[in-house]
Amino acid sequence: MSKPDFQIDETDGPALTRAWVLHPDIKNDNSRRDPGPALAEAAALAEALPNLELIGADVVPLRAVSAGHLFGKGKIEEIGKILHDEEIKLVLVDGPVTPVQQRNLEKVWKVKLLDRTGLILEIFSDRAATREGVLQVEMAALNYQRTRLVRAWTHLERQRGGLGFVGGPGETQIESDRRAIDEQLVRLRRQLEKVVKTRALHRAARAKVPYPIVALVGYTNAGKSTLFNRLTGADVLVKDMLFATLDPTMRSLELLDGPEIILSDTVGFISDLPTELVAAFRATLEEVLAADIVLHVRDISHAETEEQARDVREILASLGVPPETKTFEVWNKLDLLPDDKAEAMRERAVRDESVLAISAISGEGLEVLQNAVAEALQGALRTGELTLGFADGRKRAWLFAQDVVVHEEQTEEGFALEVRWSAEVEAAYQRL
Ligand SMILES: Nc1nc2c(ncn2[C@@H]2O[C@H](COP(=O)(O)OP(=O)(O)OP(=O)(O)O)[C@@H](O)[C@H]2O)c(=O)[nH]1
Ligand SMILES: [Mg+2]
Repeated sequence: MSKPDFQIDETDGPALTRAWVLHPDIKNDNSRRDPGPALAEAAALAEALPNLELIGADVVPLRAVSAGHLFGKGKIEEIGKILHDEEIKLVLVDGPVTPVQQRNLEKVWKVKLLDRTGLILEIFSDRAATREGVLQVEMAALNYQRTRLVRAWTHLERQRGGLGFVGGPGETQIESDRRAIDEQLVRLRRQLEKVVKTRALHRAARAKVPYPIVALVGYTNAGKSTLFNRLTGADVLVKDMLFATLDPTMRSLELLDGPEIILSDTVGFISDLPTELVAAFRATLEEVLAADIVLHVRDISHAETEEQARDVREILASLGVPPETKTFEVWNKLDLLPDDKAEAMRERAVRDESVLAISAISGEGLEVLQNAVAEALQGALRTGELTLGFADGRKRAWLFAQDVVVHEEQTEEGFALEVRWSAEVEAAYQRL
């Protein structure tokens, strides 16, 4: 049993809820994480909630999950005793907990219980500052509740042994709860659409000034906001806290010897990000989807940096970021590595043009980063001149359909065109 160190001023402010974190380490679970770092992350998540005092955190080894209670009888008693002695009021279980398990455990332990998704939703709802953020989190929370109603309902069904043809007493209540949630979801979606439309208008206005968009993405706490501030001179909140940033921020800046760009800072990702939240934040992440360049910021000093990177790549793919989007891996926090390891990273970065080794704090590597982005942007779109005969109508139509023609003049033999296109489009054209 470990007691994480933290300081909370108990003399003022609202009373703090005494909380305990449990990380179930389930044998034979193929998505199982290394329990040490997983517990540390769960504790950090808990500490990201305000008004909460983290008293302790434990890994609970499990051979199998109990459908009704998650943990086995002996474990429940053992943990219950600790919770009682420590006067714990809130238990955070780092993993999925079914509504039935939640109800049962809350009853035996006489505590309030949140699972990982519930905890992340709480943090997000605490952080949401813009109208859009608030709406998105509300929708995510409702969707989460809704799935839990469904699950509770299936459970009732199973208890009764019914097939669902005849409406039972539980069913009516749950059906009407579900309808109420659905109605509220429709309302929220409408409001959100309005907000998003306004933002789309702003984006359209920006598109007239054709600055390329460079999006910072990455695991929470990787250093995205630190890098954003460093490059733009902005003052976005930087904190050693999970999910410090929720709402997207954008700033324009001029790259060293390069073009003007728009840099966007976004919400961080985390392993097992609730699907409800990924869906809800799709709108927020539109800048990422539309980005010309994605900078995947990594905390290279973190013990689980590889796992984090893999999760981020998966989430980006599931969000629908086009795979051809030029992406750099930005290996941040170089200053935290021992000298020999930092040197090895620098060498890797020199060899691999898609890797940039930096420290957003010391400023190391930021010049190279800006040059690499500027170069990639130049490479991203280049100008070409083509002459087409009158018989090449199909090619000409294709070029217009790709929206790459910037100028066209009719000549005696046909057309002289000036195009601005990417290497990919050019290659596709050559294959026509
Ligand atoms: N030593 C060191 N610390 C860094 C570096 N970059 C960021 N940090 C620290 O890492 C912590 C998280 O930084 P943020 O910039 O808030 O991270 P983020 O990726 O924006 O995190 P979220 O907004 O929570 O997703 C802060 O304590 C920063 O001071 C770096 O290059 N070196
Ligand atoms: Mg941030």
